[in-house]
Amino acid sequence: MVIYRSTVPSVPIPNIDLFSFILGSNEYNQTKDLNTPLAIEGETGKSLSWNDIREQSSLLATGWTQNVGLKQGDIVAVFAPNQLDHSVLYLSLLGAKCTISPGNPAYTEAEFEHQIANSQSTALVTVPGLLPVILKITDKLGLPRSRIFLFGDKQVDGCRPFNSIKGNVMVQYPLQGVDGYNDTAFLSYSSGTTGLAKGVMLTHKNFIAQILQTVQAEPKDEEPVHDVILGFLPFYHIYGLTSLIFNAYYKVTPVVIMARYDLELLCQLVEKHKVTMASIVPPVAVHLAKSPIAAKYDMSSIRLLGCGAAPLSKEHIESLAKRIPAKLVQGYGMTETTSGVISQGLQGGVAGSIGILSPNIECKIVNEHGKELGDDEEGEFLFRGPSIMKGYFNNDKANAETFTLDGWMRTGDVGKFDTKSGEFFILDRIKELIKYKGFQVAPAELEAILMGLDIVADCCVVGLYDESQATEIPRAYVVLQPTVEAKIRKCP
Ligand code: AYL
Repeated sequence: MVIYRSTVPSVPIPNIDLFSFILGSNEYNQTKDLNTPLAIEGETGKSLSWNDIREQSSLLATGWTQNVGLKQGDIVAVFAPNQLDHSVLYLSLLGAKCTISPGNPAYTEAEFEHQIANSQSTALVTVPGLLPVILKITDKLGLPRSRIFLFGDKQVDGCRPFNSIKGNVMVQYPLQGVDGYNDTAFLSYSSGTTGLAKGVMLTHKNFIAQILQTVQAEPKDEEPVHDVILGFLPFYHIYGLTSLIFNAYYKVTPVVIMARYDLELLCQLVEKHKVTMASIVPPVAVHLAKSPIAAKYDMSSIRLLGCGAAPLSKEHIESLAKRIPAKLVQGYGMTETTSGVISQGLQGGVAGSIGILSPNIECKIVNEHGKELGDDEEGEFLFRGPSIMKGYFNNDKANAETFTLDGWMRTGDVGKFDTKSGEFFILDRIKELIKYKGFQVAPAELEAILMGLDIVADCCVVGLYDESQATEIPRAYVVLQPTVEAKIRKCP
């Protein structure tokens, strides 16, 4: 049996809360200018410095407690496209010792309802544009409008802007009474290996481990680079949350924020802000490589592109390299691992691999009977380590299916450790999950919609890979009710 461990030495993870970890003093915020723009709104150029974020989130943290009455452990749902003060909001809720349940602003009404009800959220933050659908649900669930808050500065339909509830004093850190090793900082939603989206309990420690593991794996002897990161990945999803909000602000690296992905705006912002780094997903890589729009702009400031969330073929890597001569590093992660746990790292890796394990993370590879496999053998990845989730929220059945008795987490992803290159490869997925442009689509959800139609007797939804767009597309196989088939047969 082989247990794989990183070639990078492990790093100790302190037992502290995430708010104090990000805003407490560290090697980065002691050496960088904390009054220059850190969060920059791409479309308007408005910005917040590290000091602004620290002050506003610390005042808002007391406001949540004193002016709203939020208590330690309360769960607050957040549904919004990327905003300038997203980081202020998240940090303030952590400072108030609450748990944040972020969700996709593009959800359908049923998906919003599932997450709000399932997470047992007792407060919610959104944007005015989503209020009509959100209020339909919260009115039904009995969540009062005094507990619904908005980004921006306008009160709408009895819901206050969260900026209006700031307290007068800053919360003191480190926070007292938070157990960073056990308390849930984020309740993110993911389908896992089967069924509908489930609440993934990610502790303060999970995020701190993720940040320290990333820092630990970086080369130490290089000249400091003044990076600027492009932030279009959604801040509700683990990839954007960890790599954009927490990693970047811990290291005081500016992020140019985009509310949503738009290739022309992306290219304009790269040129204007001399962006040096971006985390992307495979369809964006293809778009950048092929679209005539990208060819019109100077993209030469980009030195590093991280690509993950779905596979990227060697052909796509090569065609992107012709247009943007940046280093492209691939990575692999899950919501349940608090983002990347295998990555090619800044040193790069062989084409098509996902790289090497993060420090602190252990991996083993098993066959369909749970038998442990060795080098070059294909099987399911299992992980153990400090950035692996605490478990699914209120879901003993899913936890029993996902964790082995000795604490390994099953992934539903199939891959191998390749001895020739010393790197991991991901080869297949055995779980019921479709990845559409990096986003999770649960086949069970689409099947439930189809089964709700009178004409459908049975159905099955699978993902088919479309090489030209570098993404899977859902395809449904449907058995129609016999009566319907008869009608169809009668059609001329
Ligand atoms: P979730 N290649 C193939 N499949 C991948 C890859 C990859 N590089 N990365 C993720 N997946 C699939 O929760 C895989 O099936 O998180 C995995 O179980 O939305 C599933 O996506 C998880 O989907 C980073 C940081 C990747 C973040 C991420 C993405 C996390 C996506 C690399 O460094």
